[in-house]
Amino acid sequence: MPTTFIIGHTKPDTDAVVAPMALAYLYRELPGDQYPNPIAAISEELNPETTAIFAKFGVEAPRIISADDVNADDRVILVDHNEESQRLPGLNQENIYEILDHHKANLNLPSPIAMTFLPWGSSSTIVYHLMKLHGVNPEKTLAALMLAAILSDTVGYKSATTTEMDREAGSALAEIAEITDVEAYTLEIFKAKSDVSKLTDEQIVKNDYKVFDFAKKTMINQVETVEQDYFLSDTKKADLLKAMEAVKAELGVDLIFTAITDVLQVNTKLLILSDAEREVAEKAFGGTTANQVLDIGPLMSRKKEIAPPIEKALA
Ligand SMILES: [Mn+2]
Repeated sequence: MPTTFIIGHTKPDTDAVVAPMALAYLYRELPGDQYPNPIAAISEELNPETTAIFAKFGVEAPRIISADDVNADDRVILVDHNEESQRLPGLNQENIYEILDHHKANLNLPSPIAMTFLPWGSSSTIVYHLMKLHGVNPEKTLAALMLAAILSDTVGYKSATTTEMDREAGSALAEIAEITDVEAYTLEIFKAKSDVSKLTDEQIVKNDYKVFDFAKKTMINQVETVEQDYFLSDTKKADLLKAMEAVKAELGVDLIFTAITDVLQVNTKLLILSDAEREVAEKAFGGTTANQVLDIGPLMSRKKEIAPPIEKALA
C-alpha cells in the first residue's frame, strides 16, 4: 500500500512539525482511501523550542525522512510551506498530492492538486478548522501541541499576523488540552524559544537572519526573547557587536542589524554597529541611538514592521 507522507518545511519550527501531525490524525479518522497510510514526517531535527514542548508531553518526534524514502506511488502533502526552496531536498514534484499553507504561494506544478491556503496565523489553525468541519476532535496531547504551535507562530496572539480564527482555535484547543493558564503556557514556550544558553555570540548574531537587497545590502537578524535585558547588558552587548562586525565582513553586507525583540513586553531594540547603521535606523524609525542601541518601540514583525521602514530609509 502506498504511503501518504505529510511534511512541513525544512528547518522546521513548531508549527511545521505539529500541523502535519494534526493533519495525519485527521486523515486517519476520515472514511475512504483517499489518504492511504497517512504519516507525519520531518526533514530535519527539531529545534530547541519544539524539543522542549515534545519533552514536556513525552511525545516522540515524527520520523525524519529523505527524498529516497518516497516511492513513485507515495503521496506527499506539503504543510506550512509551498515553495521549492523550503521542500524536502530532492523531492519529486510529481509526488506532491496536496498543499496546506498560510504563506505566500510561489508555485508552478505540472498538474492540478488540492490546495488549502488561508491567511491565518498558523497552519495548525487551518488544520483545527478542517477538523471542526469534519467533526473530528484532536486527542488531549495533540490539542496541547496544536495550541503551542499557534502560540509560537503568532507570538502569543501578539504578532501582526494573528487573526480571530487563531484565537478561536486556540481557546477550543486549550479546553480540550485542559490548559487553563494559557499565559503561563505561552511563557514556557517563549522561554524554550529564546534559550540561547548553548549558542555562541556568532550564532546569536546569525540566529534568524535574512539578507535584503535594498539600495544597500542589508542583513537583519532577529532574536525573540523574554530576557531582552540580558542581551543589552554592557558585556553581552559588547560581545554581540564584536560578533556583528565579524559577520558583516564575512557576509559582505553593507549594513547589519540585530533586532532584540521582547515578546512579552512587545518591544524591539536594535543593536547599532556603526554610524552607517545609525543614520539609516534613525531615519527609518525616528528616535536617538544611545550606547549603540535604538529603541524602535512595539514593532515585532521583521516582514511587516522592521524591514519595510529600513528599505524606505535607504531608497
Ligand atoms: Mn507556520
